Amino acid sequence: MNKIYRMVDVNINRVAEGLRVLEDLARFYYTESQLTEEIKKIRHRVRKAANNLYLQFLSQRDSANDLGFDISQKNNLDNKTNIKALILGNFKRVQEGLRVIEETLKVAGYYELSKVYEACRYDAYTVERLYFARFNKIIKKNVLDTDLYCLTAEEYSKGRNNIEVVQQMIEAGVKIIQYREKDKKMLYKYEECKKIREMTKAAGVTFIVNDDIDIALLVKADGVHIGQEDLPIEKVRELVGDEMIVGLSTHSPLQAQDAIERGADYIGVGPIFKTFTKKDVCDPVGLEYLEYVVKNVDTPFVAIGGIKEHNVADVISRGAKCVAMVTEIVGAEDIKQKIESIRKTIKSVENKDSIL
Ligand code: 3NM
Repeated sequence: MNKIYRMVDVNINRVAEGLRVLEDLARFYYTESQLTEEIKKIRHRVRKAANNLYLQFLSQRDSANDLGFDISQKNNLDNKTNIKALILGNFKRVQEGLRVIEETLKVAGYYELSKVYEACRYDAYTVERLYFARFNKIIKKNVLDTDLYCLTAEEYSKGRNNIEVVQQMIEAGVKIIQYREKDKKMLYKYEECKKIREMTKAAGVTFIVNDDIDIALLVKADGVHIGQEDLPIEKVRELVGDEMIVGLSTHSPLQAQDAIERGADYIGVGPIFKTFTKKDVCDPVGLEYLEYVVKNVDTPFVAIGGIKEHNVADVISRGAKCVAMVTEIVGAEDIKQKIESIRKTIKSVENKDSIL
């Protein structure tokens, strides 16, 4: 029975520690009080339920001779490179640990107590769902928390292909890239998106596909971007599910309100200035529409259309936090240097504004 007690002791610690990681993420990283509270409740139940047996379990602890420690030191199976993996890993740790406690307590003759841990396991499943729903909302809310949104346009890329261009965007530190190619064959677009997905994933860059929902789904892009005359956004959502980001181009206050009511995760606001890159777009809506959005819209937005290094200051000083540029970047002699220079301009306007 001692070895069984040792297993219970190990797993109570494993579960409570995993819960503590999740609780602290909810508390300090996401500042989510409901999640923090739900997890704290489970953690307390896990610790307290077996309180009167604690010393019995503890007496079997032998951490110094745990062969699992050497195994863990020798491999990197437990490595986590992003917050999502951290959350997922800890939920699995908690649920698996609870199952071990539950089963071993039965063998040890504590059937009633095992049922308490079974209930904790079910609570952990429920909280996991809640956690990821919140996590998803937070990720989406932050989708445009960056200064520059880049798009592909091979015909303006000075003979460079999209892969080379995207590589340079990534190397320059761009955090969101949209694949936009209106006139290419589906197979070609699919192959390029597959490659770009690999590159963006490895670099932690958000990848959005323009128009082609099927390609976005197949390559597991982070999102799709659609226009006013594409499929209705509700139908797009039906296809892509809640997790994927859906962005929608808008050109007026009415379209902005409509996009938000119908579930857009972010909106494009433009064209701010005259552009020749988007063939069927309306005349520039100017900075006026941008000012409307800055004042009235809480959903993330990106300003787009005719924005260049020489006029980006006007856009930023009107309150845009994220700007999209196509030809200015893909058509630059030196893409990386161009991005660096634009970012400097953006930063200098933001700094000036924050001083005022
Ligand atoms: N969408 P450039 S304007 C893709 O207003 C796109 O919704 C627009 O290209 C909109 O930076 C546009 O070369 C083209 O002007 C932007």
